[in-house]
Amino acid sequence: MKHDLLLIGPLHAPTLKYLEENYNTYRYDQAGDKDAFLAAMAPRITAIATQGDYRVGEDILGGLPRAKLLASFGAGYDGIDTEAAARRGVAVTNTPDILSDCVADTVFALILAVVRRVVIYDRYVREGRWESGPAPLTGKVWGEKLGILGLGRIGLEIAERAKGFRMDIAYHNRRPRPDVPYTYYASPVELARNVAILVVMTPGGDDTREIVNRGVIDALGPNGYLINASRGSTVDEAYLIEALRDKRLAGAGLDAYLDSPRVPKELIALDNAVLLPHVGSATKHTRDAMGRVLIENIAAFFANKPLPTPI
Ligand code: 8YV
Repeated sequence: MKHDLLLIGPLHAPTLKYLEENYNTYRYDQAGDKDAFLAAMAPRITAIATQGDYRVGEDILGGLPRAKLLASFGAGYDGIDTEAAARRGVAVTNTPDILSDCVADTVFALILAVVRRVVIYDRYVREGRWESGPAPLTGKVWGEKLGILGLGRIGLEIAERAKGFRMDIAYHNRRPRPDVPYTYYASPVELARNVAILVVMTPGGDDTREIVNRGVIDALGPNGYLINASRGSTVDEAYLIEALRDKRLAGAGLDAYLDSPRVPKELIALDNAVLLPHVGSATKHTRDAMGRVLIENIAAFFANKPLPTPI
């Protein structure tokens, strides 16, 4: 007998295929009349599969009173109203850890691309400008001061890679970590003031909204670089654009925006920014592994076993 599973939206294709083959799946995003859909689903749905950026709030959870599992694809879960879930006794799971290495690789791709102007240089060759003279010189990465704002599981992997570049590593968290040798700064501004490259790696949501504000961007200054592979909400995007345009910040490497997948045209016009389409974890290896963790959580739930990765 197949169990019933409600899907909030599409998922990584192989994961979706597996779920469709092994469960009776129902798609919330494809329902025309959401209220009628939830009313029809309410008696049978005990488990929901979603993705961290899909909005799941009181309206959906309230309409599915028998739901006890919300299994989410992705490490971040800022789309989920976790308080509503807790109030209703709905366990939430995510897919942490397995993506840390690929996201850290992406952060280094951004650091190198921005500081060493890889994208600009590529254009320089393609547009035939090299024949008219050598390309302009750039800043450097090795040995520079690297600040990690949000030293969690992904932040630690970024630090591991930074050691290979003999960088001087500092960080800010709400509290210093007792288990790392890196320099701690008590505020994001202090961290920004003391580093050349600042990587934002905090979760999204209200607690970190615009944690990179004017003060932090000004503290990084005209020789500083900002890398954001977390969520667009963590950065004052309008001020970042101004600072990049006026060269009050040397450059930015971004994998997250306020209104993804829409990217402000002012940002697109700037050649001191490298822009990625939210691909931090987007390797086949890692997305497949994330899908497996999602599936393991759903299987454990229906087998009445402990959930592998509750938040
Ligand atoms: C995913 C991410 O792209 O895990 C996260 O928090 O941002 C990325 O790995 C995202 O979850 C959507 O699949």
